Amino acid sequence: MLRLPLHISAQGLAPRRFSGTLVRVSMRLSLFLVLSLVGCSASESEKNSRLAVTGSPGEPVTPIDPQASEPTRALIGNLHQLQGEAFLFGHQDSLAYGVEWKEESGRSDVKEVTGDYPALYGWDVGHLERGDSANLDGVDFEAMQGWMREAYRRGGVVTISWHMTHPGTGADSWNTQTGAGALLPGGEWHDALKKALDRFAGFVDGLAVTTPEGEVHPLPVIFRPWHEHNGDWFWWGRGATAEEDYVALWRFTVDYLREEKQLHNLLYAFSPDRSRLDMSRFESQYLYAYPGDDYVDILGIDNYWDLGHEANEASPEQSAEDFQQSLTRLAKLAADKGKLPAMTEGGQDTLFQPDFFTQRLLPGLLANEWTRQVAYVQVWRNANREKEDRDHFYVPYKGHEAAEDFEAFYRHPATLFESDLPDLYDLE
Ligand code: BMA
Repeated sequence: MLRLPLHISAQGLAPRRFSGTLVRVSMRLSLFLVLSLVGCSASESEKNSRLAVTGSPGEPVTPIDPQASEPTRALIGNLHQLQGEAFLFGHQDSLAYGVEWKEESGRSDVKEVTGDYPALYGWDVGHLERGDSANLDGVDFEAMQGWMREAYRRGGVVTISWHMTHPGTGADSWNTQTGAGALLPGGEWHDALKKALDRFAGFVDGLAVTTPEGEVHPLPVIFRPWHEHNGDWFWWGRGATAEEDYVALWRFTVDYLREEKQLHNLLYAFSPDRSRLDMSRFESQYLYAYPGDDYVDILGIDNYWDLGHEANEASPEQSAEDFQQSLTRLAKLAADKGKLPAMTEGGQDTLFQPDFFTQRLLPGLLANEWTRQVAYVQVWRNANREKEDRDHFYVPYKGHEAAEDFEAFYRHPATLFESDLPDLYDLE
């Protein structure tokens, strides 16, 4: 085991669990750089020691909502503080089911392989708009709220996407016959959109938690509506919906939830899909239908494309280069705008590459000072094999051939899982 020259202040190491405050150490950046170079040989204790944070890189980042709640403000501020040091690892539906189990309290495929929960939990509220009791993948909404509260109490972060059926036609997200035009103010189905957003607001109101001081507040949520809109596979996407209609849809969503429904616990993530971003024109393509800096907190990217997507014919070398380029360009754009960059969704379906996590995902994230600005990385869900009768998973389950590599990824200093987190909801 390699010993590293650590520069720890008198305050010592950050504790494994929900620490209360961000512990500060000196030499934060140099520590991270040193640790980045040693790849996966860092031990558990070395991993812990790099959790401490010092200083604030650049300007403080504040939510677009001037009335954002204190914990929401703290979340974005603290994610910003961690930039350049480490990124949060997230997993969709992690607590609801795994490849070989479902509805068993306390389980998560991430935990079964690494011993720890993810730092960030993705959930999808598709079918909430229909008034259903479960989402499009069969996850019960009340149980989902419970898992969100549980994760928050342990110090984790919650993010929500929405594969919404068309509020006017009732067609699923992937039906591109009818776009978003008639959902906008003045449109035939505008009330149906409002009703869907009302249901969402009700769901978010149900996320109230009581603090140890007895205060009740809704837990902060990174909301990622209308994702992958630069692709042509969703009804709100390119083709079915005109660019200006998408911008109007996004802005209406934010304004309505913030002003009309008075939700002040949301951070908004914008997330184009990498497969439709031409590297030679990355910035202009990324900003297709961008709703504006006043409407976005997080500049995300959904990236399956560079990580082993079956339709991508690029060589492994080219894909690796494209992956790091996409993150570099994203992070530069985010820095210009004073926003946080994140890989909001992605991964390699079925993990056919057993060393995917340390040899493909991690090298891209650690490639340079820009890629290291990425605040979090979320991989998609581990579908239950029996229920869905197929293999569709993004983290290894116990016994899978990629499990060992995922453990090494877990131990790497740059990856934050739940028990690695400092208190993200308290701003010093
Ligand atoms: C997709 C797939 C689908 C699922 C949808 C929403 O990428 O995982 O099976 O229904 O996400 O979670």
